[in-house]
Amino acid sequence: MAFEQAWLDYSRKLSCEGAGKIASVSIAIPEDRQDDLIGNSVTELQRAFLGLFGRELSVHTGTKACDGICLAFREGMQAEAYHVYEDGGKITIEAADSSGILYGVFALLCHMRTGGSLSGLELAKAPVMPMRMLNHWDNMDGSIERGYSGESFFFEDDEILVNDRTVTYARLAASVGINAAVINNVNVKDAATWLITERYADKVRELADVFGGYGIRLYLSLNYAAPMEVGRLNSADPLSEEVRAWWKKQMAYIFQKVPNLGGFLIKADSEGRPGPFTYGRTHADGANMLAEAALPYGAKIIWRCFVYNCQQDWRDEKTDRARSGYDNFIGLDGQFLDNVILQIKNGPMDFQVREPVHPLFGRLTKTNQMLEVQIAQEYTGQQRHVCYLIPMFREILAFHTYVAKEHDTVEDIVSGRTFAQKNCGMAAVANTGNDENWTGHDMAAANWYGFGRLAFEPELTAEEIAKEWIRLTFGMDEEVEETMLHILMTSWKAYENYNAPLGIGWMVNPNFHYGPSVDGYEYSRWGTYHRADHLGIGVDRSGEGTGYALLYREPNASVYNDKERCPDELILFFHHLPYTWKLKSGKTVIQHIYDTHFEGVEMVDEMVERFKKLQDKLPQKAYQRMLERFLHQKEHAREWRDQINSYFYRKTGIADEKGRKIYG
Ligand code: GCV
Repeated sequence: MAFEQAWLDYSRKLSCEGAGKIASVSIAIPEDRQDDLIGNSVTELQRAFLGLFGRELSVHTGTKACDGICLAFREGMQAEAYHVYEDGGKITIEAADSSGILYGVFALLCHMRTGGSLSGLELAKAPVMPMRMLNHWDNMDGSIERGYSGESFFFEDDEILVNDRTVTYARLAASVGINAAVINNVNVKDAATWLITERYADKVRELADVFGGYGIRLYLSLNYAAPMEVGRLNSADPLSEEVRAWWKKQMAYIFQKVPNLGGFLIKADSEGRPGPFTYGRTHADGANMLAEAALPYGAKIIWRCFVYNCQQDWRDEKTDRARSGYDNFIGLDGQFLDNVILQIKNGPMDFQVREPVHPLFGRLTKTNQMLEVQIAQEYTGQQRHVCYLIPMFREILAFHTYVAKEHDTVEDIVSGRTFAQKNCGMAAVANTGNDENWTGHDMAAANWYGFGRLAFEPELTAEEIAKEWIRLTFGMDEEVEETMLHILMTSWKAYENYNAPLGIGWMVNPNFHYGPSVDGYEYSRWGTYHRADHLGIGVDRSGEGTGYALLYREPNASVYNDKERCPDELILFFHHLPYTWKLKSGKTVIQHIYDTHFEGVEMVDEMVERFKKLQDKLPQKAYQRMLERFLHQKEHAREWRDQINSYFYRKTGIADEKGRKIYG
């Protein structure tokens, strides 16, 4: 198995009904519209047929020779949509543009490789999210912030890399419908500040062109203070004429060098990064300044809402980090230019295993919005524990905000349905690195695969996506599929079970965000507290506490505000409760903590036992690599269980009803 090809490994031979007759590709597309995407579509078909069937496909231009696979444009279809069908043994892939053709090619190959036949074939899809983006947190020295699968393949020693791996990356991303990627960390420092200058422009162009050939727009993260660091101005005030002129000049330069650059992602006034607050200006002032400068080039400014006070005093019970994104941005609704998109993390804190949906969704009504999720698993096991996140993302997308009578879910908002917006979509903090298998844990690739598939077709279930990924990656073996599916589909729940309980989050080692440390964040400056004492635990975010629960629209606000109605899985996020509080499940808080922590470990044990049975069915290298991680997860889940259970047993003195071993 060629691990660097991940789910696009075509070396496993395939038998597919109807494929035997296909011997050619015809490009029935006017020559002046044949671009790199069309060329890459043809190459992908050739590569696949050679690998899967050992057959060289011949290539023809024009309609006459169309007896195998025919690529054709059809006006009137939605941008990036495809229609693939069989007629008389001939397969037609049609689309309004070349991205649609490429997606049609990948859809056809996926269909064939997951057990579909070609006779009577009919596949038609249009992407639901306009923007389907990966955010890489890669630094130019080659390190990756919160990267758990090796070093960067975009950067090394302050240089940009463009090589075979770049092409494979683009193929993998395009095959699941990704159409935008930010290559550098949102914490823009050092050399990365200079990515928009002559130092890197030629190489940025080279990379943008490779991406462009796969329908992916290259984006860069910007340093808000670039006018000072690069331009040597003495301010980055968004209302200063000098600063505005500098950005205009710099944008003119970079877009003349890299015309197909998609735009920029900005983290401002957050965790020590510069921003408009320094000058008493708002985030709308900052974003609009950049948007105005980028507008002539059709570029977008993606502005993050992850803004909070990271110098909090833990004694301060009034300030609530969960409120900060909302409080900083709600007053600016309607003030942003149309080429600005606010990028909002899925929850109000920071990618914990369970959080409520960010309250800006459903409250912002006049602003372009994008949902930011994280597949890097920073707080969900760092690609050492299996944690398939697509079920979580589906729940977030399905959340009713009640912003409108219909089309009120997060999916509706970020797909543009609710407010008829085009500049919107979904972004994921990426989980890739230069490890041979891209994602460290082989099974973490399901999150990369799944994110793209979900953003393209959110109606797919998490199971459907997982099955597709398993079949493409490991072939069509029933036992492999059943086992892998079981592991993936139970993994989020298992992780949640042995992690921090009932939505409270953060009981993690503060330096690495890995491993249990119940009080690790309790007396810190990060606004991340559980407030446990010997009587109770949880943060009072009701109307009588920080008021966070009331930021939602009704009926969500009333439900979250009321301890009796708040869902169990989030109850400690919203309420401070005695350990003896009876949950809706009928269990007390303390018994729930004990039970879930024992159950979480049992779930992992079962995963590992089932996985071991696949020893003879998986490529040995992959099996060993996964086994090593599973064995670690098994031990580490116990560490989580025992530390959390002991902590609460010691605090409360309440014994486990079932008398299991808890260390006193
Ligand atoms: C890129 C968390 C992470 C940081 C990350 C930040 C962000 O705080 O720990 O590493 O910085 O989120 O999303 O900007």
